[in-house]
Amino acid sequence: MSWDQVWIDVNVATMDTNIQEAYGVIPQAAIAVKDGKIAWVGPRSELPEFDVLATPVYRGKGGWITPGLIDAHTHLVFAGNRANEFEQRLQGATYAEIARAGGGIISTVNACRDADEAELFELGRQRLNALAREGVTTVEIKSGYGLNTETELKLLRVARELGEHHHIDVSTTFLGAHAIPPEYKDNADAYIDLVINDMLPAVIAENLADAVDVFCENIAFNLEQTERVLTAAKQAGLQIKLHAEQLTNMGGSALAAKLGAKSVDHIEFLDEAGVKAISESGTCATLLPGAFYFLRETQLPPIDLLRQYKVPMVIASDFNPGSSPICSTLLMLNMACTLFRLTPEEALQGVTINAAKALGIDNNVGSITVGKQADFCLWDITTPAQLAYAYGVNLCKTVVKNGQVVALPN
Ligand code: DI6
Ligand code: FE
Repeated sequence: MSWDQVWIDVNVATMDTNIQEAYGVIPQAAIAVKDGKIAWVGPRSELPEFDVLATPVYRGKGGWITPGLIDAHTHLVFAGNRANEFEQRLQGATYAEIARAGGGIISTVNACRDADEAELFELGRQRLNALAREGVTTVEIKSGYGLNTETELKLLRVARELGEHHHIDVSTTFLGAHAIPPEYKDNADAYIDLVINDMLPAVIAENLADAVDVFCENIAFNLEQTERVLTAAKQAGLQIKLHAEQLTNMGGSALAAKLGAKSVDHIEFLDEAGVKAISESGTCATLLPGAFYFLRETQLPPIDLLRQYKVPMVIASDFNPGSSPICSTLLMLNMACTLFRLTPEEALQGVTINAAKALGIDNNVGSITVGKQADFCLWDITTPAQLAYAYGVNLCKTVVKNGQVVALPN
């Protein structure tokens, strides 16, 4: 066989659901890469003969290979920080109170309107580097801190540029309907008109977004406004997803399901009817333990119902300056288990194959499967559960992206 690269002396958690073992494990395995794709994976003893003199062979020293991690929900392009609001919350103010008083998302909007593209790019680059060091190879980035056409486009352009300049692949989401901007304070419907008639066409004209999202909540947009935005996005051929049932049960998830959303995100307040609705539409449930933790939420997402209805569970960082200022996908694995009682296997599915489903890219990434992009990580661990169990010492030794060994940023 003629390959570009072969990996041996490894165990592989393929996360391929066609392999019956937990984690899709192939012990004592080998992987061959050709033209940036997985060309062969299986037991080392069955590895076909290849030209050992002409092919680079990497030895994993008995470590584990997993797919590159995917963080399917972040807001990582933003300026400023909200440490002051953190202090206010420690004094007893709630997240919703701060938002109603003109802080919250709006304070980050002000910082982003003032920031130029170069500054936002550099902040985003540093954050992608932090994720890259822990084995992340694909990240979704939302806009939503502009709330006017100019700044929403600026944030999406920065997100696209980050994807072009970094080895991490970036999937972009237009979240113009994230909050009601001060200019439209008592006229959310008119702001939704702007989102649909002005922002969305401009976003589409520059091909800046892969998906469209809305914050459906009593401090943001109601069901009717949400439906208008998602319907317009769908008609334009974009994927749709929704921030739903984070603080209250508004029925956003059922609406998103009806419209064919890829995912509904947060969903602490989702009820059984909502779970049933998303299971029937094949919509993923994106759980965000960082926001649950940082807001000291007590209402748990309906994990048992999601299991019962076989809804694919996604785990993401929701990295943002207000509700989850935690730039770590790996820490989310631990939190998904400790806070939401997911199994380590479910948590890892949530940042690999299920995250890929939520982004609509599971035909290409998310598992170590022949024909998919060769995006994978070598970990210095003895069992895959270690990825969720421990945190703090980086056990990610090597990252391969598109079949190339990546020099990890310092
Ligand atoms: N829900 C969230 O948790 C983030 N956005 C959203 O719709 C928070 C955004 C922020 O507080 O800056
Ligand atoms: Fe979010």
